[in-house]
Amino acid sequence: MDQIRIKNLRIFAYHGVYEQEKEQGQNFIVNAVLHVDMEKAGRSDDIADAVDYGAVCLFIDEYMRENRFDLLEAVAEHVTKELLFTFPAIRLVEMEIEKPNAPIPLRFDSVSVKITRGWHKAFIALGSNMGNKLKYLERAVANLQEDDCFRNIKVSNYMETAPYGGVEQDDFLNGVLEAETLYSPKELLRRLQKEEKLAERKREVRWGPRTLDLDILFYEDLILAEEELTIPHPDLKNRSFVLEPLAGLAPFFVHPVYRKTVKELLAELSRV
Ligand code: A4P
Ligand code: MG
Repeated sequence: MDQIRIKNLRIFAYHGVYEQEKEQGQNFIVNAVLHVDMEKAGRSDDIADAVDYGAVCLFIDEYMRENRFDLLEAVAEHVTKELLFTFPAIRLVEMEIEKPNAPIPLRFDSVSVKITRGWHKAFIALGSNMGNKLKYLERAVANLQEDDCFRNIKVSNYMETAPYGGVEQDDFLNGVLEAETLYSPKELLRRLQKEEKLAERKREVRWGPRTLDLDILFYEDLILAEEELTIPHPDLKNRSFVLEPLAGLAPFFVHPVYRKTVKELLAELSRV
């Protein structure tokens, strides 16, 4: 993606673990890469279509001067998140913050931390087959909508589906949610598990009845295979209760492992 690059922005601020750093302050140097789609601004030559890099520099300067953190990691995390909230056209930020005068009794040029944070497209399967199913799904969606770390949330239609997987149980209400999120995949999993807990979800029978099940289907085109988290969801291609609502939202999204669109996967499943 197109980039705006800010090199060696100098800021005097008061971050540090030591009292002396908090009182006397010191210089910080910021290097940032902002991922922005610039085609429209390039065509129109109108500042209203662009991310104003002057405003971005002033924002970083003000935020770093007016807030105090012990750790450089925390400075970077917070200033980057605030940038992403304040300038919605920025999709991703690579942020490096240097401390050339860090209190280390040795000769060195500088120390720095560098992080990358941004908005990532994710698809989440919603399911419930206990109690007031619609209410559980709607409450979860409303809570995610309230969370700043999600934006542009879209929800498919909900559908009643027969239980899949061999456990005899009540019918499910299923749907899919699409969003952009600032959470990393693991953070997203924890955030969704928190939501399941709020729905008094108990983990008893594998594939058994549940008030709320929130599974990550896709996270961009990431492929991840760990015990705690597998993305794309490994059983997605066998589940019409996932593929159907997904096809309503994103029929041309390409499954990064099978290299097939959601629409193609759904057509294949309908054929068996
Ligand atoms: N985990 C690994 N990958 C993921 C991922 N992509 N998203 C781990 C979310 N979690 C993931 O999940 C068990 C563990 O999977 C988590 O701790 C997480 O670290 P769980 O929700 O605690 O347990 P579970 O629900 O018994 O397993 P799972 O895999 O979520 O069940 P499924 O596969 O979702 O099956 N029939 C219909 N019609 N509709 C349904 O919605 N759902 C199930 C549940 C069965 N039959 C159904 C439906
Ligand atoms: Mg689950």
